[in-house]
This record gives sequence, C-alpha cells and structure tokens, in this order.
Amino acid sequence: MRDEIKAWQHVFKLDPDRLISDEDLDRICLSGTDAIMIGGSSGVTYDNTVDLMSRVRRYELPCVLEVSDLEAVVPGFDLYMIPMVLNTDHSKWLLGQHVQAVEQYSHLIPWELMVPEGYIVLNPDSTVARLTDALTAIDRDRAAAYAQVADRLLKLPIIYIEYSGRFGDMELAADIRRAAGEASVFYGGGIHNAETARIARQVCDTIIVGNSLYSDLDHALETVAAVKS
Ligand code: 1GP
Repeated sequence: MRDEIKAWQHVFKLDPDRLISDEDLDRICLSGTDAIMIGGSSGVTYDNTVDLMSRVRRYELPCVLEVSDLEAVVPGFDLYMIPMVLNTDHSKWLLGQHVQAVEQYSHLIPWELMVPEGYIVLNPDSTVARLTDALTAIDRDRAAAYAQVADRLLKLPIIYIEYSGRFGDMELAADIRRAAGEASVFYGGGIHNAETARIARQVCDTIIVGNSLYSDLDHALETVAAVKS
C-alpha cells in the first residue's frame, strides 16, 4: 500500500468531527477518488474516528488515518499518515510529539504502516497554522528550501503543501514541486471545483479535497474527473 501512494492523484479528506450523511458518504466513496484520508485539526476523538472508519470501510478504496491526536489512533486503517510540520520553530510539531508517542507505545506501533508527511503550512488563518505557530510568511525560495531539506536530508516520502481553507499560491507550490525531488507532493487547500482541482494538479502530484465536501458536494465531486481525465 505504501508504494501505491505515488499513484494517487486525488484524495478526499473527511473530518471525524463533522457530520456526513450515508447518502453523501456513498457518493464520496464511489466517486473514483484514489483514497479516503480521515483527519482533522480539532475535535478528533477515538469514538468519532472509529465511527467514520467503519462507515468508510464498507467501500473498497484505501482508507488512511492522518494522526493528529494520540488518543484518536484507531487500529484497522490501511496506513497511518504522520504529519511533521517543517515550518515552525516549535520542535514538538516536528519531532517532540512523535518521540513522546514512541516512548509510550513503541511496542504497539506497526512501523510498516507509518508514512511521514513533511508539512509546509501556509495559510496563517488556518487552525493548523495557529496551533503549530507555523512560519507562514515565507517566500518562494524559502519554501523550495524546505522541500529540499525534506527530500534530500530527511528523505520524507511526502511533502504536504497545506493551505487548508483557502486556495494557495500556485507559483510557490510549483517551486516546491521542482525542489522536492523524489518526494510526492500533496497539495490541500481551497479546492472546490473542477477548475481549482485542475490548476493544483498541474503543479503537484496529489490533490487533497476537504472542506468543499461539506459546503458544496456536487462541485467537490467534480474534482475527481477533473484530475483523472
Ligand atoms: C486540509 O489540506 C486539506 O487539511 C484540504 O483543505 O479543507 O481547504 O479542502 P480544504
């Protein structure tokens, strides 16, 4: 499964803390997207994660957990995506929380299912930027340097350009892609229709669509065909 990530062009991200009807979930899981990622920046609990995972598990597509809270790590996912925020001065978001988790639970961790993601957080108004105190005011050269460090030094398999909540700077995203070398580049933030999906896909490997599933599902679903046709 880890190797399949390279082939993902499109992922829907579902938030366990938000309600989604069975009918809408059916449309999402049968849309042709490459995978469902479950995760959120706040309000994620063990119970709401189990609940959403078991509903998504009725479908055949890959279902991965993006771990944001140790209390909400549920067994049974195909993979566990582990965010490491690169552009913050607070090392707990890069390594500290991870070290604590390993110290407590190392004997329980299925290492072969863990996939680290180097996050570059760029929307200052997003929950994740506030939480991690991300250095969002970076220029294109600095962004590319983060990507090179992630790929060449840290050997991270994924670099995640995170604009959560708004559509980002595609020139900066393209610079990250150019600098990222072997790493797969994920882009998430403000993709809400076919047009924004296509534009983002032109400069990165995989697009992640989240919020628009809850605000305008019809247009969100069109993002799949937009990047796969
Ligand atoms: C959020 O990158 C994802 O973590 C998707 O962003 O919710 O803005 O689509 P949106």
